[in-house]
Amino acid sequence: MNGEPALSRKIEVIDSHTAGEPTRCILSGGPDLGKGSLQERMARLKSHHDWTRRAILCEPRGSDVVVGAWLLEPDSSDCVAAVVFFNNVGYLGMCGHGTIGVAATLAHMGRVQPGIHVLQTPVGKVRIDLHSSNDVSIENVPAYRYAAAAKVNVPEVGTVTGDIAWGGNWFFLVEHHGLPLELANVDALTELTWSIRTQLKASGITGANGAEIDHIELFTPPHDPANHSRNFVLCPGKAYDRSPCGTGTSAKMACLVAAGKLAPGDAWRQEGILGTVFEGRVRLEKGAVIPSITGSAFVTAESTLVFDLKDPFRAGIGS
Ligand code: PYC
Repeated sequence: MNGEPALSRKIEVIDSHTAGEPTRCILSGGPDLGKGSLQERMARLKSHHDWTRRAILCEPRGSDVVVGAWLLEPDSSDCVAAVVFFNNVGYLGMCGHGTIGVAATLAHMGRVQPGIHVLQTPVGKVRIDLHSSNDVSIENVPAYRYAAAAKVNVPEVGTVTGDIAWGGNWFFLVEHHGLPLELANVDALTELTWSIRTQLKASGITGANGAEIDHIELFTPPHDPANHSRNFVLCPGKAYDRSPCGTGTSAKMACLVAAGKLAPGDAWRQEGILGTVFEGRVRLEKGAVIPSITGSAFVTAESTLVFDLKDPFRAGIGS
């Protein structure tokens, strides 16, 4: 396995959760990714050191739910850090809850004070507005609706209609699905969203430039009337997002703007499956929808991951 035999190091991490969804920030101890742009270093991480993703996030050290946030040196001096997000099956372009978690982690470490900071991600720079050590607004990369009311045939369900949108990741957003968005219903919600994702792929329905749609988002009216909507988001590795999903809320707002249902500056309070809320807003810049998301994150652990060469599962369980 790529690089695995050298795995006898210790890796320092800080764990947090944002609205219930965990983030593990990798601070030090990882492999040397060499020099070059963030894209080049991320490519090296993928091609030569992918075992670290599994070792850090998958069982027995992690779980399918955790999103990793590898803190790296930024390419430009206006950024406080660069970050590569990854999960149990691969790499994410952007991650909204993860960015809020990174901001709270940097605050916990004393690396940032309340105020505005810029973070570099593989899909562009995102702005962080740290209100306190836990409360954060992020301004995401531009979001857009790529296709309205796309149809996919799902066996044993029928035709499912949804919008395709980019919010830093690709989403299929479904309003009409007939399932209550309840925690008790997670197995059925996972089964439905996984079937939708599988059929999108099988039917060749993609985002721009053939990109795979790897996040599926279902909506219902909110439980709390103070909010505008409730969602359930299935992530690429089949875990559901415990938070209302920052990139999913961005994609949702881009669809609302495209449909003339959300005006710049208006609040969109997105409730997730746990009842936690992200408050979103958009502004327009040269016609592009720039979403911002406000939420809270809490640090839960400062840890050293240990890799024992005698441990048969030192590089994680999974692929
Ligand atoms: O908050 O953008 C997000 C996200 C993506 C996957 C899990 N959370």
